[in-house]
Amino acid sequence: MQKRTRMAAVLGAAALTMTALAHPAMAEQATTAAQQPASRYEALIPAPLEADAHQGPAFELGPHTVIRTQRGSDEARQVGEYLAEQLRPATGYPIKVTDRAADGPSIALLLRGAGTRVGDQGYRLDVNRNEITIRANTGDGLFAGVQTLRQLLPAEIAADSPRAREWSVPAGRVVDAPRFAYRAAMLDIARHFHTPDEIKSYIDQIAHYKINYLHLHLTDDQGWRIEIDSWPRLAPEGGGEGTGVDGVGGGYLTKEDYADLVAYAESRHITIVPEIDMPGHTNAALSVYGELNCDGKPVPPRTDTEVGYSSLCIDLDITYRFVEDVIREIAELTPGPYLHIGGDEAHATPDEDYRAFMQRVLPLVEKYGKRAFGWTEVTKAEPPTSVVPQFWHTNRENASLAEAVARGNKVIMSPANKAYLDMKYDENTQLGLTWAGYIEVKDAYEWDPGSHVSGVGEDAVFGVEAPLWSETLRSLDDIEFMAFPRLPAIAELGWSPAESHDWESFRARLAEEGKRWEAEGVNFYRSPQIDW
Ligand code: IFG
Repeated sequence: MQKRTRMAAVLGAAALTMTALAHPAMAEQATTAAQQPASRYEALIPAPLEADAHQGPAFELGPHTVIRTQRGSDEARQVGEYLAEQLRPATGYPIKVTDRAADGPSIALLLRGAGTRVGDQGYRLDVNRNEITIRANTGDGLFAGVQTLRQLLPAEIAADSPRAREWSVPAGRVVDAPRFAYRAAMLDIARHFHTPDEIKSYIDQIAHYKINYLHLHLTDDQGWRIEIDSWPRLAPEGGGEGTGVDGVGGGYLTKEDYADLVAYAESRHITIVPEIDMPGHTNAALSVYGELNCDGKPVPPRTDTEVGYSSLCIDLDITYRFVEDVIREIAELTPGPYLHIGGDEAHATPDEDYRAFMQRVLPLVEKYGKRAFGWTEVTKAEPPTSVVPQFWHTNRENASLAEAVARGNKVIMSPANKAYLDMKYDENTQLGLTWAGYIEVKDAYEWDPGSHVSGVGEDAVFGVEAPLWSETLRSLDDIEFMAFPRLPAIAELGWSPAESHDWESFRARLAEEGKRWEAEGVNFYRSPQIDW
């Protein structure tokens, strides 16, 4: 985890104060004191199903604390090792991990006794003075419980060097399970290539909010960012030096890089969903392999931010050999069940051709053992009900999407005017775009995935996603600035019960979370809507 100086945080706060003074309304907003959460059990993000602080002494994490995992379970042990890694830096304690009986104060991670109510992603967490116990039915559930435990500790637990202080976990109990099974972040590494280390850092951060999928946007007009053996010039030329927006986003993932990212994400209980965008957003491929173009000539590379001008050549057989080669190689590299084939903004592909293309290509995803995702437009091809459209528009009705839902398709909700983390917060935000409007924290929080689009009810929602497009991003700092604090808002909409949805509670809990981000050195945006 990259450490940022507290000075940057202080300067950030000072800048906010100056801005607040310049805009009385904001000054007034900044002074509305949100009620502090009464206990750490009421400060959790995402809000759990049930959480109660108990009277009685806290559990004191100390130099002899041991993590005891379910005997004989490798997946419980992996979660135990992860938890130890989270606790050692700030406490300086050894924090041994064992699956043997342990005397003395322990943190137990067990795969029995959780009950069916918590399902396969939930957990039970019990804290008393002698023991912390997390029970779940799977390693995913234990991992979710560990994120909650981390938030029940003082914020400084997030520091990466020892802090001399007490490390108490107040007594209490949490019973928890998610509202939607698919809760994702998306990172666009096509417009600007983000290195494996930057992606791993983002994985570490989104895992803290029980996000369980990372959608990687691997290809677009400005860059092709994944090595394909059967088309060997794609990545080196389509993703090389000088590619990307403004020509400064060059780079690509080798197959080893991708496999390493998949494994790293898995260790944070996150599954990678790769996206190869087609038939539009394909200028990078069309600029490298002339034979993919209808006239056989390569098109010039593009480093601007226009969209909708490119298309694979629908009538050429080579197009379908290309698509099948790419889908096969990506599917072989991806243990996860999903493969996203894009399909958005194909303005250079006539509707008839688009439908013909999708009807030839969607079965290829299935052929190689994956379930296809596609942006909303994929519903124009009346895809099989196994295909999951991802809603991204700013309006709240879409006829072909509602018809797909009526046929049985499930939908990923990521409306651009609520969930697109590349939108500016307000007119002062340097980074980001404005086409879907400004998105302050409250805008990202105040909507309901289960009733946002007409014809897409709660049981048609496959899950939620927070896309972060990288036209204007250049670094991990930029990713963090745009993602925090809005990603936790989308994570809460994906995990927490709809009836727990409450802006005043969320903004008070974010203020607490801000202390953790300061301790960790996260470059978050100090929204004037929150009393940091
Ligand atoms: N829309 C485009 C993206 C990106 C985005 C930036 C989708 C599905 C605008 N398509 O969002 O490629 O450019 O906000």
